[in-house]
Amino acid sequence: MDATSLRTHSARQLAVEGASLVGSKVTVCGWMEVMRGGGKVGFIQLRDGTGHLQAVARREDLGDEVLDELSALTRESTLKVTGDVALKRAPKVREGEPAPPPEYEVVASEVEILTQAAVPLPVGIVDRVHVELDTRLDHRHLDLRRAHVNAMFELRSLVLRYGREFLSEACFLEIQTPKIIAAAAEGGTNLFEMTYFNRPAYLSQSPQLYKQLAVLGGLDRVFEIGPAFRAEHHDTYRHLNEFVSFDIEMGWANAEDCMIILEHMIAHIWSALSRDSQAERAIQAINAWRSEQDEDAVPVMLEELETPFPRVTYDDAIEIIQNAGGEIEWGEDISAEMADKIAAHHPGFHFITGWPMEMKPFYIHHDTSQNADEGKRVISSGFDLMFGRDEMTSGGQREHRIEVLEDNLRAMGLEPADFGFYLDGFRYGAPQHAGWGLGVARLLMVLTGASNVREVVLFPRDRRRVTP
Ligand code: AMO
Repeated sequence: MDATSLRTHSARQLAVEGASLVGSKVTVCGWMEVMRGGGKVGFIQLRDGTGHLQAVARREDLGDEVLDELSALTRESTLKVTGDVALKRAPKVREGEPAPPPEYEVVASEVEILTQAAVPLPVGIVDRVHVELDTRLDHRHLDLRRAHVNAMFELRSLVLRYGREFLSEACFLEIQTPKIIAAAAEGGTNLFEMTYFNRPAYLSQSPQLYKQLAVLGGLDRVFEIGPAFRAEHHDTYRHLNEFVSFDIEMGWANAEDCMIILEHMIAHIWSALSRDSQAERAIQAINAWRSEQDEDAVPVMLEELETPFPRVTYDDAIEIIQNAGGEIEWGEDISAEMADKIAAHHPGFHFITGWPMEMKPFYIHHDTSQNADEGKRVISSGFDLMFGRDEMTSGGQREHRIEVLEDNLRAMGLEPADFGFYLDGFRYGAPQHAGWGLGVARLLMVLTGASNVREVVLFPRDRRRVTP
């Protein structure tokens, strides 16, 4: 599978299938991390994006010219190496220690230098030098070559694969909604405006209105993984101006129904990752780097998650915070510091349910069953999924009663006429429905232990950054 017109095998294949390849001729390509020796024989450490391997360059096989050229070659230059696969000499192990698994190398009969890397490297690949995040992001293409950074994106891809797998098995259809839109789904203050031919339009803040229309239109269950744009002025470790939102919407359902889907999807992702050898290697690379940075760093673990996740009502959350000495009144938002106090009781994933209606968007359903007891307090069917101090997801049952929806819009200072295309979806028989939106990068922060959302986003967009 890994063969191309340039190579017959990848480093990954050599690691896995090496035993059956001993004695056969292969061609591999890669970046040269370093060459040790170089007198009679040089040991080239090659990396190709699937893994590492060693190529042995003997002066007697390759000649003086090639060996000298290789000795002078800059790190990260690219090579094409052809030669026979051989069992690598096993490193010495101390008595009582288990022998490491066998490794294989390529004894070169031909080496071609494909490209020469410039010096100096703005970001060291194998050096242990600390580089600031901003410099790393300026040179993300190099940063990505580092094992633990590469590992983050392997995990990101696997998280999406297992998320998709879970939802597809639960009969959700994958959809794509427009990213050029005319009406704000998540409030009018954080929209990126653009000119769409001769009229104003915006970049989509979330697929909210369209995923609902898909369900109102008769698609029973839908999901989308796509970009969302928010012109927010936040400059924090967890906010970006472009992020990938993982959304679902389901018909004939309430908030609890879609919370069950969410917790089971996350538990499925964790459990599938814990059985996936690529994920295991990625986690090892991340842990190796974490412990190098800080020997007391807690290793990232892939454990089976227990479901259901705890459900904490907003009322209880306020009580927990107040009891822990936090100053908060009913009706106020829960800040990160306050969320810490709740997380002290619920250290893993936990839901906060039953938020005041005024804190939730217009499309969220009023939980009329609770309002009777609460007097003037208007409770919504909206929930958030939290981990520690960070919100992973928000969602809820949607308001499907068109008159209530129109009232909500007006109450929130919005003009129903601007939402005509959306409101029309409710005129001709609207099912109860519910859904959520999950910040992919925030979930990856939990999984990888990253302390900044930018670590797990390939080319982040924030207030200061639109390149690379
Ligand atoms: P909300 O606005 O809470 O809800 O967004 C859903 C999730 O998206 C992530 N998120 C962000 N991630 C990085 N940078 C940002 N600026 C950012 N803003 C949000 C968070 C958040 O929990 N339409 C609703 C969802 C729904 O009800 O279905 C919505 O967009 O992880």
